[in-house]
Amino acid sequence: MTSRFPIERIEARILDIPTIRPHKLSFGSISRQSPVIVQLWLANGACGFGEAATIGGPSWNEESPEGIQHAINAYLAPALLGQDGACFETALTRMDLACKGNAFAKSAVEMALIDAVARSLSLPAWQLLGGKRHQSLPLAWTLASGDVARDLEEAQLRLEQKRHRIFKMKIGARSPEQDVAHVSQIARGLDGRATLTVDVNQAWDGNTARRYLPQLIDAGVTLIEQPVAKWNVEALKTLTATLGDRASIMADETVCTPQDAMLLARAQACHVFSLKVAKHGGLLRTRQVAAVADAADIGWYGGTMLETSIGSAASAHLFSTLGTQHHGCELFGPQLLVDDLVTERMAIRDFELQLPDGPGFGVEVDMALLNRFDRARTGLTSV
Ligand code: MUC
Ligand code: MG
Repeated sequence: MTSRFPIERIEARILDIPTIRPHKLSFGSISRQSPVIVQLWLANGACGFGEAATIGGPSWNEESPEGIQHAINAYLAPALLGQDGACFETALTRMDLACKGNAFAKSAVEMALIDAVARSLSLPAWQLLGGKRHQSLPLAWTLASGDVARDLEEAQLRLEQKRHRIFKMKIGARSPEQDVAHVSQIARGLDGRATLTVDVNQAWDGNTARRYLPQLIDAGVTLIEQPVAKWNVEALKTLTATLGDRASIMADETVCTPQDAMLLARAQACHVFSLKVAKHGGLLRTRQVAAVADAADIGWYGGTMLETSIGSAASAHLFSTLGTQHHGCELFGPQLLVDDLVTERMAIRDFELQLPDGPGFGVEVDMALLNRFDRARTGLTSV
């Protein structure tokens, strides 16, 4: 069979884009994002874009922007050149043969491939991913300035603008007592006008979580993300069993592969999976993890690694195809950056992200912006 969409060229570059304010997480504070942007050209001239964003270099998980760029240029691109771009699963298999792990790097390449093929067919990417089931999703915002007054100001503004009424607070950097005080102050300030969630990013041990999560729930928190280390499935299981009638436990760092998803499902160790295209190794593999969630009566949440509009739009296409048991999404990455890479962002209306249509991922990249933030120009080094 002759290939309809031979892959001709793949390039990966690192950008450096400052954030609008410091973003504080349990493991550190970031003031810029350094996404790896992939361009993939088919022989027919179509060009697709993909993105892999990490948070704080390799401090959220093992992959760093520099490692991702290297894996793509040295191993993944050579494995795909000349291959049929339309055979997505074969492309994934070839990447797996060339390179173990490196889920973020593979996801950026697969994203660019799906964008390029969808554009060649003048189709929205969601049509190649199962078909659109949601036109919009509730959109969360993360309050992570580290300062109660500033967090409350941000939240008030976003409520007034009808952009967000789900607020996630990043905790785990300070003492649990300070975290409980911080969350309680924000909850009092918002006085029932918003849904409150927390992300501990693995910072607590099982005993700390058992002791302090009930206090956060008393303050008004209804969804608790990754309270313990990624390996600590036993603690997740206990928390899910004991707190389950008052709040939902969400796995993030613990759930990457479909096998992780099976393990959590069998152990009944969470109520919700945070789905992120990068950590699952691409759009198609995110669907596999979502299928396990569906089969196990586990909900899903449209997670982010704080991508620009390229990665956020790709994720939005995938999320638009998933089932009804969801807790909204947090594809707010573009709003946290001083500037974006596209001519027009996805719209936010009535607290919901409007999920885009095509062609491809339905956003048009502005090459001048891409060049402006290119590390080859900015001269910045790793975080
Ligand atoms: C994470 O662990 O969920 C997502 C939103 C945010 O503020 O940080 C990320 C990472
Ligand atoms: Mg998280």
